[in-house]
Amino acid sequence: MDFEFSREHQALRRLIREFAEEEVRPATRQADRSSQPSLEVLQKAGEIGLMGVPFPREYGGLGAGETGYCILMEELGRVDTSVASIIGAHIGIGAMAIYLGGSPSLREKYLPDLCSGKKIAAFALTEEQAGSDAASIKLRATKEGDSYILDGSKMWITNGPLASTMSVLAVTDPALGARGGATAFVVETRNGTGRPTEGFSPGKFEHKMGLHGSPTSAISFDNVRVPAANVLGQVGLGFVVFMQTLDIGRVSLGAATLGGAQASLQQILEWAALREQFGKPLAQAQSIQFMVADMAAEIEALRSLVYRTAWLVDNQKPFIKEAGMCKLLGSEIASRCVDRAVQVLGALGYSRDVHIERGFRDARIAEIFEGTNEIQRILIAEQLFREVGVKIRP
Ligand code: COS
Repeated sequence: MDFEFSREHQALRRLIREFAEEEVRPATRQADRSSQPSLEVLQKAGEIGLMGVPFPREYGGLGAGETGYCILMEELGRVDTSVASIIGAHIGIGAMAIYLGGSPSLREKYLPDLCSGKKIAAFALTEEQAGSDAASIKLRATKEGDSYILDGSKMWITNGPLASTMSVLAVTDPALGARGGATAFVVETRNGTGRPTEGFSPGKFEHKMGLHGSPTSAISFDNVRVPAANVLGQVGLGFVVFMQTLDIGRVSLGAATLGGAQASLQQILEWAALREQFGKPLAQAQSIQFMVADMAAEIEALRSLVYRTAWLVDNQKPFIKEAGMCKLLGSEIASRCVDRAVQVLGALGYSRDVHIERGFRDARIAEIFEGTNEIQRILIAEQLFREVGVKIRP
């Protein structure tokens, strides 16, 4: 057993931390206030290779695997959850579906521009009636010659307003439903000049509680023609490609929440050392000591879980149960930690001038997106019972 990161992963962490401190942090407040991400930050991330961290070098990635990708998400989550969300949707689910389901030629065609950040990816699954119940999607793909025609809409798409390459799940055989009748496609949604391709429109922009720097929108397809060669995986088996992609995404989401939780703890430690009440620093109050000790213990447990799960992924071992745990535990720990940070900072923690308030608004969504925590509990329980030979769902 070896708990050390490799020299390459340590160097990668240094590179990302420097990028997060020098490029991401200064742009954070403006992005939050204006609900506009900094495109310069994303461009710079692409220039230094951060938009393709896990993917093999042959596709333009850094070849740093899931472990490297979790380091990226942890470091970004520590500084700006919105940037973590944009890059997470781009790498961890948008491009990942192409990597997992794409033929060698689709990978070669799409991944290099995604890894360099020239293009941004999104992952289009959710619809009005298909949230937790992902199999209820209705977006239709009809075969016509060598193409499919996409008709319908998706909603709550992270990077919807930014992306030009989308992994989209659509129904190709309504009689079979999503299980056997859904197909995944890679769809070019903007042309070279950035204009939406014919029939595609990035729909209503969502005004969210948090993650203001990460744009989310509905998207709609009105007779959008997609080459049949753009099918990810096999026709009719797209649901599996999407579920496998979400499994991987949940590990790195756990890493982003780890970064967020760590930032909350750091904020409390720094503040409690400085702030005096009743003639002594808050750090000398046992209530604060108990709080930071509990937080640090939870964060350390989460860190072990996240990086062990990344190791399972990188070593091609089963990881579905652990991925659900990363997402479930991480989102709840991060929410608890930032809630405590607001409490310790008091009125200052409630002020929009201090970034913990943004962290508080940003944290909540991690308990909801990429599969609600209720769904994660079901998936974990399902795996646990499967291990003792019991099937709990039909
Ligand atoms: N890996 C591989 N295959 C999987 C899989 C996974 N993680 N999860 C499901 N499948 C397969 C199943 O094996 C099944 O195949 P067969 O019919 O050949 O047996 C098929 O996919 C259907 O799976 P299942 O029966 O589990 O589908 P359900 O509709 O009952 O529910 C859940 C699936 C609840 C797991 C799914 O809807 C889900 O993950 N919901 C959350 C969606 C989500 O995360 N949304 C976030 C928005 S995108 S950021």
